[in-house]
Amino acid sequence: MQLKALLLPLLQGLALTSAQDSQQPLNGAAANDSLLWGPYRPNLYFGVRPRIPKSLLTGLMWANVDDFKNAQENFRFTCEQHAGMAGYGWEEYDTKKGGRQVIHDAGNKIDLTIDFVKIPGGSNGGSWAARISGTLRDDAPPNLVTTLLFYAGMEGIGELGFAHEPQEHGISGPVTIHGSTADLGDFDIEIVDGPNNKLPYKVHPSWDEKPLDVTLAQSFMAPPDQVWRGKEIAFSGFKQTIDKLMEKYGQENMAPPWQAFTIKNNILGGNVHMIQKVFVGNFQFDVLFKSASGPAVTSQALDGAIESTSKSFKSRFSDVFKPAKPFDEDDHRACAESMLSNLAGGIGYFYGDLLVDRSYASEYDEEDEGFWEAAAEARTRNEPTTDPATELFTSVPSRPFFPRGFLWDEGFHLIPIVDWDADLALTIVESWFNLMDDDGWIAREQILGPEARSKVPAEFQVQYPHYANPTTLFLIVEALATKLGSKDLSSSEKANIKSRLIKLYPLLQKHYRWYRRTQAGDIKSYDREAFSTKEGYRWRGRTPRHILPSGLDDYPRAQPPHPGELHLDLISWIGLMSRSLSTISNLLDAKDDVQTYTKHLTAISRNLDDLHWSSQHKAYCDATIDDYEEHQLVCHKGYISLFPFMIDLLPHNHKNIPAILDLIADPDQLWSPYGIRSLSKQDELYGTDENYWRSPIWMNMNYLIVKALHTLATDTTSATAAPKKTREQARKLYSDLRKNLVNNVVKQWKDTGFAWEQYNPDTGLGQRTQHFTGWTSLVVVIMSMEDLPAGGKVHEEL
Ligand code: 6A9
Repeated sequence: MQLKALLLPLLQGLALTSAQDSQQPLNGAAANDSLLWGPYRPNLYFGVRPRIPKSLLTGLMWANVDDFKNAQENFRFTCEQHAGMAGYGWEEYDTKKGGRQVIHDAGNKIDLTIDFVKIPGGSNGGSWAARISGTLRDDAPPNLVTTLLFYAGMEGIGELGFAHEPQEHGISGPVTIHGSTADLGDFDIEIVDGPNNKLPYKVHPSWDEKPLDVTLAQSFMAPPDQVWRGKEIAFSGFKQTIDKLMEKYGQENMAPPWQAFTIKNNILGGNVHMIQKVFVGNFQFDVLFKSASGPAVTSQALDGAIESTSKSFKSRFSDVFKPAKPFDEDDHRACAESMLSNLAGGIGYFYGDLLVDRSYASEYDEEDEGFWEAAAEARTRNEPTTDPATELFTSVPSRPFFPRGFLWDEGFHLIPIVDWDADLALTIVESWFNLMDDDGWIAREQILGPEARSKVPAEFQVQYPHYANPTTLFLIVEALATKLGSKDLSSSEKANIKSRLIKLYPLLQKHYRWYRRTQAGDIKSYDREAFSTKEGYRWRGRTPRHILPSGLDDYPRAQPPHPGELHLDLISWIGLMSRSLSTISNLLDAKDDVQTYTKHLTAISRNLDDLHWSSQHKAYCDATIDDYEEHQLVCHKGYISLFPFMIDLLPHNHKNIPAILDLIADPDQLWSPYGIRSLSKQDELYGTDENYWRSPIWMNMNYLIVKALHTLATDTTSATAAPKKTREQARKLYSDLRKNLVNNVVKQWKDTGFAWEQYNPDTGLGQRTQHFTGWTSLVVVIMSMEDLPAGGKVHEEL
């Protein structure tokens, strides 16, 4: 085996230098204590950092080192799909306290449990601790050797280094890294062994130079914008060791892999500091982050902290998301807890620059019919520039595959979060709205800085300032506004939310104006008297086969593309914005604004019927202009047809609602035993081409459908309540759909250990991205929704 050949791919692209790049000063102070620290590098199996740009980064790496090939191939750092993990993720996670992640690492024959707890106090955002325990899996030999590295790096200005004298043979006893920055003050990171660890013993003469019954420690100097590359840095250390061993012992008498895959003892200088442990069998060690101004943290205290964090998570979970009948079994609860925890434990902090094409090239106006033919699938791409670095605090759709912020995904992520921790949800909403540029645009996909870009092929990196994405964050703003009138929150919590909504309001308005201006439809072409208002919209950024900005990438639309198209989902999203702005303006007593937004909403409701209802197809549809310049409806029944209903824009006694319910209920169209399909089975494009949004079941849309059915079924008192027959149909659909969705997601989770991006409408199997813990987590909310058994009289008797 050629070791150097094995190591090469990892070493490419990383030149460790001692050059100090220019560094920017840290901005802002350590915010809110309980949210300063977290596993905010969700792309890693475990990486803690503060919500501060260019500050401290930490991360964990490990591998089974019984053979060279495995150590090389299964060396864990970033989350990856299909890499021999038998499931991993947070089983419990409370955003303000911490939680427990369990990693079933089949490839390395070890299960890791990581308990992370925050310990608030002091003036620098508090302390935290992590206990990392390894338990051999069933197929592991009793003397399995596992190597683990914990690293801490400083991306910006600050001190960081080992608090020890240089020691040739590693450090025995606890190891301490000391650091200090303007925001964090002084701190120590201490690594403390558990009581029962077994260490390797001498089997090879190289032991005399490097015994492994100690802790190895090495400092590295990395370019500040490369400090995130923990694995490459570790491998650059291993390479030095391996080169030396090769030279001395040759291939034939080579040292065992656990001796070879080691960093060297050299703890002077540098901005990246690694600590390595080599264990035989089960093991345990603690990482204690002690803020000098904060409370003391010891391993003994950690025992209690772990227990109380777990207890408080369980009890709070019962309060907020107790699964309701018929989902009250242990499996349901375990699945629900894991879904919420993965969503919350997947929240990350990102900082960096964004690639944007700000050429405003005229063809981007998409007003020329020939544009799409010429452009085919590719846009005319001009040189992108980078917008200045920004920060973003957000959850992510999938830690292994899309570990970054996506605008419309985030509104869905925050639906469970807003019930768990309204303050956190608002902090995330603010973080997103702070990204808005001067025009009112927010980029759909936030690929901030080199670490985020390392996961994205070049052709997907650039953002365009005329592309939108559904405004699901308004769902959260609406939910927060509603909470102000509820009994769930204390008066100080309400005051806090209200004052922050007041601050947010101008940004919401600006974003709304941007939408209405840049995504306006060419409604002039519709020469009907009824269309007196301009409420008709068209997504920019379409290609013949995709409208990525809509979020429903390959859902069938008008063919060929036409500048006169009007998109039903888009006018519905704008309706959502008008409605939530009217709610908030009302709350803030901005009377003129209330009038404006109500007027818009009324016009939108009217145009939904006038521009988008097809009496022939008995469905709401996209519209376009035909060859004779006539208004024509484009009906591909599926999620798009349901938008006015999903967003609850139709009065419940609206004449078109029964047809919508029939479409949902029809097994030859949208209904499946596992949830509502994206496209009707009868559509000619059902299941064709990429088949991404052309049949599979998506949880975000299904959540909106379940919720709309519930709202319809339970509205018995409003002036526009539906007739009894409609309510009964909605009730039955609600109850059956809720069961179908939950049963299938729980089954797939039990079978595979993962949540999935989408589910197959024929088999129910999870498919596409594995460990998609984003909007699939909405199943937690669905489980906790009201049980409305069929034939029940609960609401009839009111
Ligand atoms: C491509 C591939 C290593 C597609 O969940 C995020 C989005 C949704 O917003 C959207 O509605 N997903 C849905 O249709 C995933 C998009 C991933 C794009 C990145 C690069 C990475 O290759």
